[in-house]
Amino acid sequence: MSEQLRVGMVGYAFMGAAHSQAWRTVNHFFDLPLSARMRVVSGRSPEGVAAAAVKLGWESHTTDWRALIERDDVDLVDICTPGDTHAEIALAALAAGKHVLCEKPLANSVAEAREMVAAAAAAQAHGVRAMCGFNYRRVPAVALMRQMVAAGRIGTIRHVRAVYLQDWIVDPSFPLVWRLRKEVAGSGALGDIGAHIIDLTQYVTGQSISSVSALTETFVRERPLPSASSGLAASASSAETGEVTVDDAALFLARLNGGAIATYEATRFATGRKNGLRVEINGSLGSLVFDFERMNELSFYDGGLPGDEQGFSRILVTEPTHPYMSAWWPAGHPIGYEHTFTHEMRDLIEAIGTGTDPAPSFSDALQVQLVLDAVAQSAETSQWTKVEEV
Ligand code: SOE
Repeated sequence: MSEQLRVGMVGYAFMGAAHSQAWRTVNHFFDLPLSARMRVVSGRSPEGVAAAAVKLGWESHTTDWRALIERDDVDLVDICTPGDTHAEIALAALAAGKHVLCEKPLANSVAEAREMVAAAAAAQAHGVRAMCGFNYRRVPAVALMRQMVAAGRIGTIRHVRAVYLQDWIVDPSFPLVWRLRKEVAGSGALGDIGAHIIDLTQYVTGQSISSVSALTETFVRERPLPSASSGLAASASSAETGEVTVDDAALFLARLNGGAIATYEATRFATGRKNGLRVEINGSLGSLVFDFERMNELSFYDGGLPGDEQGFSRILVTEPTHPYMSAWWPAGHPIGYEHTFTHEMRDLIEAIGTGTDPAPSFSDALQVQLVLDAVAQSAETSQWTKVEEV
């Protein structure tokens, strides 16, 4: 048995459950220098966290995240809470010398993200590692897309077209859950799902977004107050309503620093689209398309083929030679959403165990935060807005 990486996780809702399955699974499929041990989970409700510990497989539980950080038997703090608490928890964990994994978006503001980057840099001098959890980078087809772009298979990138479409708040009677409150979530569709396609396209192309022209919209401005549950499937409890203080949809044009031009659309009002993440990249020699609804595939147009052989081909990303896939099933067997988190933990454990920096770093996540900020600013001023490079 290899040396242990003892994990304390803060928060146990949707992301907490996703991370838990990954911590439970990762060492059973990947050969890694450290073995994850699920020491403790924390949450605000004593009954809720006790039940979550049993269901998700944690050895102990607490209602005090500060106590979790202080424990001698915790090496890494995994932050799965809403955005308004990321900075405070991450700063405390880094100050205590703990490695940190923080869910996306890194923070609710650029100022917070900058503080987190500075704290991560200071902690790194003592061998402490910090990573942000943009899980869609770890879809094997997305990792393959990046490899093919880097290998020049589609030539010089001209266009990037990215959408992330959901519809879970189309119904105006859907309650005012935390994701619809700016003081908790930071922003709406923009930071929640727009952040994913910003990170994903920057990762795949190797180019960062340098300027944006954006618009945002909030279609339903008042909603019933929610019941105690704050999940995506929460049901309204009262006739009392509250104000929606985030965007329902965010659209923007962008220039990338390698010369590509791009369009982005993030919305929770794409009726019928449940989790529609799609990215198309057109280059001088070919094109690549990823669609999360077909996450085990990558579409490739090779402009170098003779004219009568041209057309989009479908690469089934289920071969042991594809990124991450050799750890799973024999050739041809697909994987799912949860595996993206297992791959995230794989990469993080590998980095910690070998003393290297994991990616996306807090700096990479700050770059995403700077884009989110520029988009919000551009939507407000109706002006093209430059994005600072970290
Ligand atoms: C809700 O919009 C959500 O769960 C996001 O918060 C996740 O990051 C995304 O993967 C799915 O949708």
